[in-house]
Amino acid sequence: MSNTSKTTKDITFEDFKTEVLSDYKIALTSRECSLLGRREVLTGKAKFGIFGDGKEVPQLAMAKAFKNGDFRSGYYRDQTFMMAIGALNIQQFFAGLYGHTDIAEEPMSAGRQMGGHFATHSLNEDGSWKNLTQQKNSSADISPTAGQMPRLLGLAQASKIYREVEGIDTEKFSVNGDEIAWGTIGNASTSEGLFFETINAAGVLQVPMVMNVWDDEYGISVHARHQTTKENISEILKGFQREEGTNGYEIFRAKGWDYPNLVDVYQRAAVLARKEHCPVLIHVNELTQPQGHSTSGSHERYKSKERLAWEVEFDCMSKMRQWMIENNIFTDEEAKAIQKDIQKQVRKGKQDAWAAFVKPQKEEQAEAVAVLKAAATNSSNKTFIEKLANELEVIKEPIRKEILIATRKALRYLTSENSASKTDLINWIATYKAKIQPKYSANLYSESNLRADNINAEAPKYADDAEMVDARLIMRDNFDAIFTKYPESLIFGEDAGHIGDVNQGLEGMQEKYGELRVSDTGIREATILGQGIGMAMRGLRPIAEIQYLDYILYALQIMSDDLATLQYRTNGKQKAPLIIRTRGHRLEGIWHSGSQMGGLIHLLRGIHLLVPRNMLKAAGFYNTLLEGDEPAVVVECLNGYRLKEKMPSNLGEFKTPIGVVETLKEGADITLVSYGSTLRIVEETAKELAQVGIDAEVIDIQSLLPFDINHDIVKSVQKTNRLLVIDEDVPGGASAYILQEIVEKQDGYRYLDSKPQTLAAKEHRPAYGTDGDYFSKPSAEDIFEKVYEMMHEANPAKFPALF
Ligand SMILES: Cc1ncc(C[n+]2csc(CCOP(=O)(O)OP(=O)(O)O)c2C)c(N)n1
Ligand SMILES: [Mg+2]
Repeated sequence: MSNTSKTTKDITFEDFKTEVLSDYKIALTSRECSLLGRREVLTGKAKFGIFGDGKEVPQLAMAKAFKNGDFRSGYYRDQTFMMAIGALNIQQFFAGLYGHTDIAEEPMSAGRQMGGHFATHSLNEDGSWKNLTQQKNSSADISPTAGQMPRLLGLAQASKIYREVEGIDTEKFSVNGDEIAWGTIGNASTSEGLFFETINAAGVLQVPMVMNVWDDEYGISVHARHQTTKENISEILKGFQREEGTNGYEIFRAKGWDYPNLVDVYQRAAVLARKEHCPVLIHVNELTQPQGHSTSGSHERYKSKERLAWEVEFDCMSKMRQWMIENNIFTDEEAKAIQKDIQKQVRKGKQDAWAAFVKPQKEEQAEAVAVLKAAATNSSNKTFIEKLANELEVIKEPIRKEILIATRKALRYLTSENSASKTDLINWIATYKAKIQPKYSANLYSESNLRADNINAEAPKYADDAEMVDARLIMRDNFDAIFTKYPESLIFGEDAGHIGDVNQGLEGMQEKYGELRVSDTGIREATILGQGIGMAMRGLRPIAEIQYLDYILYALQIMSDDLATLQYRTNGKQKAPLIIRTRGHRLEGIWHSGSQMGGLIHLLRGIHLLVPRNMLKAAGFYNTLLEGDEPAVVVECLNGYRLKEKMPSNLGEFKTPIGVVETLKEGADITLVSYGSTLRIVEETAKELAQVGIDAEVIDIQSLLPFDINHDIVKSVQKTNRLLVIDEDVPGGASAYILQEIVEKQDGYRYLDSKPQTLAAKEHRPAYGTDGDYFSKPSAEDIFEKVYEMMHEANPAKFPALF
């Protein structure tokens, strides 16, 4: 099923009729799926449904203008479009509704996302890129309204980069930058800041983005009068219209039920975007929701009788049907026959999807019942175990939870028995869990051979006369090497271009590599991130710069909801190996001393979080990440650019390993663990501690996510038997995570002779005044006294009390 368009010129009426009929059938299939889908939820087979009914016709028009290589970034109403480009069939639609965990059956997310969240596959089995120019692409949807917008900007910008930057291998990603990024959004979601931020940025960047607003006047129950000034998004965006000598948009408005006009508008819009790289806004209004917003709730509660009657009359499917009859494309009778046939196909697809969903679970149930019955045979608790087996056996359509509840509970009746069948049961549960758990947990991080922890370290090399330089020069010269080595790499951010970033780590790079590769952006962190996500999804290697870590919060929602979940929510079928460069940790004031690492650790699982202590280590992380295929945040030390470091000779080549700690000072008495700017203070303090006879071991964590994959810290604790985590985040922030990793995951508790402790910052952010840092973040004296106190407690004779 696909409606790839012929050109409209010179076609016969028969050709025209065939094309329209084919379109109509796709739309009707989609409608029947919506109707039956709702019933599946109401009868309990599926949990929740949100469908594309009422939005079918404009999506046909969009699909006809959508070409191979193009990308969609949209939302949950687009099932008709996905069907029209051949990326979704009836059975797959229902597999999505049921949450089938097999990617072959449910290609959108393998059951990880609710139905209505669409995606195509950009990657081969081994995680390598497919040729995206030979397929129609959809970036994977997310649920937060307007969350698709920032990424859309990057998907569009990639075409500009591919067209205008020389030397990039475009083979799998672009043909002359002719690809359009198509966005879809509901009218109410245009109220989100992300929508306006993206619209403005695309107007500035002049990228081939066609933004479609599906306007049905409502956002769930809330009418447009509460959503949009003048209740009309294209009206208020008029100022974006491009004029002679200005940049800007082409803006179209079209009625959502007017098939021939929509087809025409979309063809015109596509030419503008594709050829001229001009962003386009298409405001499609007069759309409806035949079944209300979703399966939870009914729109009769909040729409007037008049509105409901209007929605029946202007339902785009009946309007299209009417137009087809008026234009002799089919008769009323033929239309009815088509509908009957499609209803049959949809019912069949639904049944097949359900059968495929239930089948493996039925097989697993049979296996489980057999091992349970065998385990019951010789048990003194036979009746109880048999009861579990029988209760499991009678479930007609079991889910996996029920299978595991029965088998795991049975073990409780066997604790004091030993038998071969008990061992079989234990083994069966273990094997079953090992087989099933990945269906729910795999691919949070890359599982390809390019995953970050698979890239080997490479030591920096130094010439005999290597100079000690301002550390920012290591950063700058390493970026220079990177831009030469990777033509597909580019960096952008506030002040990153012309002046070469606020700390001069990109000095001269724009002159050398051009404004497209080293760029200034507007002040708009969320869409800086989105630019990066979209471009990374199309094979480029963007480095998105967030000027200060403190301001990453503006981008955090997109990082957390979109970037961090991408590999997971597509079960490894899409990736965005975006590098996020930022600078932070202790400097001065509430918004230039941020180290909200606990927050990031918790919200960014799925992205690596790297906290180098100096510029050499940071540059080494960039070199490592560019060899891999995963997203990461690198937090450079804001107070480290002017410190002196030795300039290495193998720029662009030396690599800091990811997930590996580094022992900076060996010691026998206590293990001090820290990272980033605070580490320098820890190192200094270790010298002072030595003067009073305390031999501290100092370890640099370097990488918070992933954390110490070789479990080296526990080896240190085994030796020192004491542990102090020093961190400049709030108490219970990153330090709590670090402690859990060491004490619980690495079994550090076994080797401790003193209570494991954390020394964190105060609960407030640091004050600006000269002493703000001292009274807000852990100081050398705080560290000294804390360590001393721990040693005093262990050996008061040797270390008499300080106070
Ligand atoms: C950030 C966020 N807030 C709230 C929701 C809940 N929600 C889901 S859809 C929706 C209404 C969207 O309306 P509109 O954009 O007009 O799209 P429509 O469903 O009408 O096509 C809301 C509030 C959400 N998904 N994300
Ligand atoms: Mg709406």
